[in-house]
Amino acid sequence: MLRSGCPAVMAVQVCFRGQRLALLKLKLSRSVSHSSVSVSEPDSHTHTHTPVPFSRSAIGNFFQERPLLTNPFTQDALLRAYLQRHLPEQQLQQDLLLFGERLVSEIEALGRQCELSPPVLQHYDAWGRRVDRILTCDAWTRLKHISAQEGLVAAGYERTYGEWSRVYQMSKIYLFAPSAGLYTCPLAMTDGAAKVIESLGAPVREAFERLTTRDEKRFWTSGQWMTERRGGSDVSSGTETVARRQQDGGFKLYGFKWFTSATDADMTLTLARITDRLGRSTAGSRGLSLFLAEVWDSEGLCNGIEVQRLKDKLGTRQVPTAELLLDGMSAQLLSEEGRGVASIANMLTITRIHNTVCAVGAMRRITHLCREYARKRAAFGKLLKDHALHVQTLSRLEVETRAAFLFAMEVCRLLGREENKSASDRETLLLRLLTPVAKLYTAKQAVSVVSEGLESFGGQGYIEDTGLPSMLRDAQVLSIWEGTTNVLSLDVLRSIAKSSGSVLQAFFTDVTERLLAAEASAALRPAVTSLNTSLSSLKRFTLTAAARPSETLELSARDLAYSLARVYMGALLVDHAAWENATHMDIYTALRWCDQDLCPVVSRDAAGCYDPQTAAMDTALVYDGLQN
Ligand code: MFK
Repeated sequence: MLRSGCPAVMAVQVCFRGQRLALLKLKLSRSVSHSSVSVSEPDSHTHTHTPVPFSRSAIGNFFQERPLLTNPFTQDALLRAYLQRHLPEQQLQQDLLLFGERLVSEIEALGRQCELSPPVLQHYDAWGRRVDRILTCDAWTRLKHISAQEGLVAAGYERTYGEWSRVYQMSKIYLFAPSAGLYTCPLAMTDGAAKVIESLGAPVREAFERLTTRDEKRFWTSGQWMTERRGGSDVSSGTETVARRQQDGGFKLYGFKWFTSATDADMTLTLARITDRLGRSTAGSRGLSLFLAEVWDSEGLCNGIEVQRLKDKLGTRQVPTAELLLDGMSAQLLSEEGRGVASIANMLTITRIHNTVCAVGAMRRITHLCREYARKRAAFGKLLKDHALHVQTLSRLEVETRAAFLFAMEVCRLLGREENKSASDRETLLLRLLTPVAKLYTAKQAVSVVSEGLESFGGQGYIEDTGLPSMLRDAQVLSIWEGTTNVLSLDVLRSIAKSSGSVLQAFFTDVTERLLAAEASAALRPAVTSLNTSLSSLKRFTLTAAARPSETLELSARDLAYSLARVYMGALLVDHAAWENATHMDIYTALRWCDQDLCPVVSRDAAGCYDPQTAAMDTALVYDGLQN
């Protein structure tokens, strides 16, 4: 029990007695802390010399060493092993090694500068002329040049490594992302625009060349302006922008784009409804067409656009995100009339894959920083790395990161094979199914892994100038842009329905083959058994699900997507661990991954979560107690 004269109790009393006694509180707390600090610290009451203001001794001698970033390529055991297995070309390894050096010596600082010098909008020039210029910092421009030089988009189209070209390109994006101050955002859209142009065979050769060049002076980035005030997800009914045909065959666009990311782009793809002579247009998806527009004219002025304002966002502060009034923006029709959504879907596939790769990049960066810090930070008499519970937490983050990495790379491999025209029907179906699954699952993982990673720095993880909080802010967008988790879960259902279940057949066959190939490994047996059991339950669920009413099917969509993700990631981990040069760590990762509920859709179904009455119960619970 505390006595009233003890310092802690007196401090509390001071709080209750008000401001006049605040000094007393300060004195008491000083006397408390002096009792525990080193004898070398001066005592202002007894010291014979004049104390030196702000001397080192006044703030103590200990400073925690910060975690250092070293070449992220050489530090990444799984990336290197994966490339060793599939893409061991010396030239490629050398390129990634040098790129890793450049990340540390140059790019990391540029990325940080972008965070600290966010873009600003200049509405008027000094003489009152409306200019609507988006001013970005020098580092942002430099990152554009570096992106071109390093071929961060170009590598996907040069196809130097044939069907593995996307794996090569995305390995660089994966390394680049956590250092690059979100320059990955314009790169994702640029890649997506190039893919749309290539897929449609559209006659816009110069644009395609500029989007895919390594020449920094010619390099263009593209925007993707889809979101309007009525709908970010529901694009088809939310798009109000109209396109008026001009006599020269071009179009003028009128509308309001509510979110446009990286608005400083050179060109953009956007959706609009073509009007007839009477100004009428077709509603819904069938009324939307896809357009290409250059954003700036030769004098740097907007092409029929007013930049209303820049968005004030939780994160991605490096990226200019604007509200735009299109007031006669000149544009060129890119798709067939009324095929806008289907045509821009190619862009969504690419940007969703970029999102996946960047999510894994964020996870990898935080896990590297955490393990580095754990070698330097001591608490309770030993380094964090010697506290078993701390290391268990980091090891769980590592398992998440490795599973996510293999998933991301597999989707990139499938994309590369499709583009190289070497994909089997099964691989094409898998690409369609796994793209939304990978995007939605890795985005959620990234938020959770980065958040847990920050916690391992204690209070420092919450301090801005460590650079750590921005990692969490920037991770949070990954599950929002390019389709939220639920919208993508519904896209998974769309892919199943549209293929009459063929995407699921492809999934089951692929996983079964991977598990069969790993069956010989005794060490992997618990993981393989667990995955086989989950796969069988998943098959049974999907067979019965087809006969359920669509509302109940929708209720299971997110859990189904999670189950597909966990089973597939398990199969990839097992597949990697069964490779002849795999390490014990690969086996351990696969076993740990399979510890969890791999098939939540089955366990939740058994718990009645998708029964007909649950939707009404969910609504009652959510609105319980709401007044009016
Ligand atoms: C680090 C990475 C950085 C990334 C940076 C990005 C920054 C940019 C930020 C943004 O722009 S965020 C905004 C992104 N917006 C979205 O992601 C939209 C989310 N909404 C959807 O995805 C909806 O599902 C969708 C708009 C596609 C639904 O539209 P509809 O019209 O209701 O779809 P519908 O009628 O089912 O399909 C129309 C056609 O598109 C069909 O083809 P067909 O006409 O041939 O039958 C579909 O098959 C096709 N389709 C739809 N989704 C598809 C697809 N095809 C292939 N893949 C898909 N995912």
